[in-house]
Amino acid sequence: MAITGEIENKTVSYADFEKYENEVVTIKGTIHNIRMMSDFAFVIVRTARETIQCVYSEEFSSYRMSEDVKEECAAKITGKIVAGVQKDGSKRYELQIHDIQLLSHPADIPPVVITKKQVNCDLSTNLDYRPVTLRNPKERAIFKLQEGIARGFREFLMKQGFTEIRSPKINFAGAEGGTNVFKLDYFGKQVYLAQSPQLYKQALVAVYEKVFEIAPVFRAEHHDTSRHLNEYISMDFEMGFIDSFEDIMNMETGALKYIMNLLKIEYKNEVDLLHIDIPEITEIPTLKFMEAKEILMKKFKYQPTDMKDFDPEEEQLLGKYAKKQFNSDFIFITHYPSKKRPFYTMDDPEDPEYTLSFDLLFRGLEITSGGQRVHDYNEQVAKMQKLGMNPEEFATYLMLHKYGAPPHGGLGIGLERLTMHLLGAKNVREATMFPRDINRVSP
Ligand code: AMO
Repeated sequence: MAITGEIENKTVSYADFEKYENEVVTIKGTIHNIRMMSDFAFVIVRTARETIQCVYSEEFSSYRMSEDVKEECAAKITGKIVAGVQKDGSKRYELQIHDIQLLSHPADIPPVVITKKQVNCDLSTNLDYRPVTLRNPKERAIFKLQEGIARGFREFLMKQGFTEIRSPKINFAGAEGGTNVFKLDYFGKQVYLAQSPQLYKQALVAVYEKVFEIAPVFRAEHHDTSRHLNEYISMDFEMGFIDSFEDIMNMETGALKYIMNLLKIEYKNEVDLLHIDIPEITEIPTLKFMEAKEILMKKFKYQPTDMKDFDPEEEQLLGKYAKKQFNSDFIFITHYPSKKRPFYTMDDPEDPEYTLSFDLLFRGLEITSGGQRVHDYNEQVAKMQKLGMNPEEFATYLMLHKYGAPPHGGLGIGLERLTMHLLGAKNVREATMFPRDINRVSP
């Protein structure tokens, strides 16, 4: 074979079946399921993104299926495409098998049944056998959909002139502070796994003006909850020359609209298979933090225990409020208390007890944090000192401020959390391909 880089399409996919009706073609895929009937058999073949129904019968050809043809064999199947009519009148194509050439033979049968509509085992078993359970069409559709979310985020931001960056994950400081940072021995020195690309994305605003990153981040969460992972994918962006932190919320709203539209069009297979209810976004309502607390107390008679943040139940109630009051699946909560936001957050000049920051709730779950950042050197140093931090330890970070930075801000979206609530899943692990949590580091 001449290695020219010209890619030739060697197989036919289901999308081509209409074009090749009544012709003999060859498909490549994995034998997903064999269902023996009295005088014929259905052989369901799993290809990259679809399953194709093939029919074996001694009537069609002289080919005789051997006992070696088993589920999970990789195979090349040749046959004639024929059309049948479904109940709704639409055509459904199948392949009448003329020949099966086996390309591999599994050594054992799958440990979990993956041929049913759903993988019917508990989540922990499902995760234990991930390399196998992900073969189930519904399971794999989740992560195809997740690809669509990340792709939409990337495509939208590139169209807006953002530059994609890749920041280091082994760092001298954790970035977000707090206790949930993984420590690492780095040739005898203590370093940390990145909790977020925060400090780097800010540095790069002074270089590229608008930047984004989609990458893993690490949080040493010691608790086992349905919404926390120890490694997750953070979709971050940071933009310079903003007029206000609302520019960031507006950019996120644009990105979400683009993502949802992309899912509807290019991920229709997965959206239908998973029965996803794609949110309609026209505009996203906003509430100030203290307004939200008042609504919780007055409308929902909820007595908050923490006046500086929301607990999961409060987020759920605010999700309900957004739906009822504004018919919106999303709601921005702005102006979080200064005491609860990280050192890089800009305080509201009108009321420095609060910040120019926001969270975005999606169907009652926080999926984003963001805000405007301090860009003035003296202001940032003073804020660090007020919080008991030593600015000298952040000399690299402070180069941004010391040598001049535009007004800027940004956000981070938890990809698995967004996927989780699109799916209507109860546990973030269902939306994580290979989750890392306090009890799990494999497979
Ligand atoms: P924050 O720490 O709030 O902000 O994280 C941003 C978003 O990331 C998701 N997230 C998580 N997802 C799964 N497991 C976790 N343990 C976890 N922790 C957070 C959530 C959350 O809203 N640097 C700031 C962002 C910024 O201001 O630009 C940050 O990381 O969806």
